[in-house]
Amino acid sequence: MNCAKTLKSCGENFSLGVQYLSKPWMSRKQENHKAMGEIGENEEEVKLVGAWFSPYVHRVTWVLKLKGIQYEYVEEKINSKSSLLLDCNPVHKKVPVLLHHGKPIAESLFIIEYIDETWKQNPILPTDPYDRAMARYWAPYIDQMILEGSKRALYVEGEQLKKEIKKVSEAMEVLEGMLKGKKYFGGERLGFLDIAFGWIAIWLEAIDQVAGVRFLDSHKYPLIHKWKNKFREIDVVKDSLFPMEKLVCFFKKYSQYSKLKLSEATK
Ligand SMILES: N[C@@H](CCC(=O)N[C@@H](CS)C(=O)NCC(=O)O)C(=O)O
Repeated sequence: MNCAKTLKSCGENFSLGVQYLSKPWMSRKQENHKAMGEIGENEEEVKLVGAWFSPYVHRVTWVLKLKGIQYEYVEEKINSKSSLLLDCNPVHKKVPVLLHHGKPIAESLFIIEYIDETWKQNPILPTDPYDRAMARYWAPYIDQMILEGSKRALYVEGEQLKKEIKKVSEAMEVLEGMLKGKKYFGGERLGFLDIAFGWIAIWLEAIDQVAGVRFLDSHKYPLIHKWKNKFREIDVVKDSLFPMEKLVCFFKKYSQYSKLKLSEATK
């Protein structure tokens, strides 16, 4: 996602990242973990480089918070990337990047796996090898089909828009099927896929508003609708939630900028 120009015009929102993503969060249960030495002292050496509007960044913060890991949050200016980001993620130059003891890890889903393997409390990935393999299979598929597809719906038109809507809807049906007989994608408790798909409960609503589509149709996808409401009520999610109108503003600018770029490219 090239957010550079979009961010320039939504510039006042830069500060939001620090406000929403860096709030210290530790439940009583996690304070107990710390007292018992289950959460080590090394959490002070965890740094997250992110951007307030990024669903990829938020999924990492949810995991850090669920596990009660203390971290320093650094808001990145995507329109003028810092040398920290460029040094840490020289290939993709994207957020999030997690630094643990100064060692950088990029790509949100890999970061979550790293966190889960490093801090064992409140496990996120399924323990069963088959379920684990399936979780790893579905998470990037949904990123590609729904996250990237719905974002394209913000600026493509005509036949291409119809194609994107069809693709996203097909993937939404897959998700609806995955929730049959389950409370969460992770089963009885929140898991890796809930975290990976969590953006759907928040970002997709803003995309629907701006693109004038109904990807989140509660009649077509009643199970996703129920899950979405439950997901938004989770403490760590509520804790880092920003006002929806900020995201709508961001997507409006993103849509205008991307439409302009597309029309220039096809001239
Ligand atoms: N696959 C990556 C995607 C990360 C990503 O696309 N980040 C966007 C922000 S939402 C970014 O940093 N864009 C900067 C750019 O495209 O230059 C992940 O899961 O971490």
